[in-house]
Amino acid sequence: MWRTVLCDLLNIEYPILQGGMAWVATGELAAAVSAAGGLGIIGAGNAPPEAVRQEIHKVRERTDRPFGVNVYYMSPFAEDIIKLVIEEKVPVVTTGAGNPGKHLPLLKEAGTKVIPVIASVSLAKRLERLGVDALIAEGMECGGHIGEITTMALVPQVVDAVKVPVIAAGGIADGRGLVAALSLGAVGVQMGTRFICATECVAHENYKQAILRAGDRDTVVTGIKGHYVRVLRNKLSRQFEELAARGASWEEMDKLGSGKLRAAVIEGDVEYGSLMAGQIAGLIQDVKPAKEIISDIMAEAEKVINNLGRIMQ
Ligand code: TUI
Repeated sequence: MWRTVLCDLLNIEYPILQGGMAWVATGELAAAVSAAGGLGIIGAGNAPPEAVRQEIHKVRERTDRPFGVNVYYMSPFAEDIIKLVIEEKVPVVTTGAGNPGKHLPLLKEAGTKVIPVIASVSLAKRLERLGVDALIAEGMECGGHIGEITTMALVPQVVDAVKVPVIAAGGIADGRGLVAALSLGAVGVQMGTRFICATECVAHENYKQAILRAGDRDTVVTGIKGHYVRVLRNKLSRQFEELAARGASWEEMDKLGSGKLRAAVIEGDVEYGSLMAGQIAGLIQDVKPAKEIISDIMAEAEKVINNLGRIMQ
């Protein structure tokens, strides 16, 4: 089986990371992905440090393999989560919605690999100078908070702008997507939506079924400039659209969004919950174990590469 420099950097078997989605990416999912040879990542979201510590322990009870924690920089607990991951010697930290620059020296000293999620070349360059180990270039096909550039356009521009390894995210859910990412110069992929439909994912069955039902045009981008969020279309997304049409402020939008991700993931409220999902939702047809998701992708990628080799002759 083939490997990339990402496998050596993170000491994993396959160049596949699981997105650290708030509420969705618990210790159960992260452990399953890591045990299967990818990198499982706990989504700290807005959770307090003691809750995240429990998820870290869940992973360690289930596997000895490396795993990560995603630090969401808008969380009121972001600083405490950084302290926690240092104390717990978490092998990998990914970061989102903010600049981890000021924490880099401490994390590096603790031996933690730091891989920020970025959606622009300028931030990629700034973070490379500060000494990050790799970068996740996340295109706007992804679910949740999104940037403004597609994966196809963002990844090669980031690859050309930095020397550190680049991981592609956004719009990837199968072996074709993995090979496409490698073609753009990435060393691996991060997938979120695909892993929501993993058997081990604790997200409510209604959420998983909504992704399975989704077609290519069933996600919408809600919010206002700088605060765009991609979700599956439902009654809540229509309420957001009405607010935007009235020129509502970010504060009003934030108020409408409060607690809605939890409602979707935990309560299975598919009407008024925030069903964050990427545009690739339409490709996902089954719920299966993380191990199968990963092995199917690797097998398909190998076929695609061989096929491309034949085309070129
Ligand atoms: O963070 C994401 N995606 C997300 S966050 C989220 S919502 C949520 N809700 C409740 C609890 C926790 C989370 C849904 N989806 N993606 C990573 C990402 N980060 N993409 C882009 C960025 C980003 C943006 C600005 C990274 C850095 C940044 O820095 C600004 C600056 O210059 O400091």
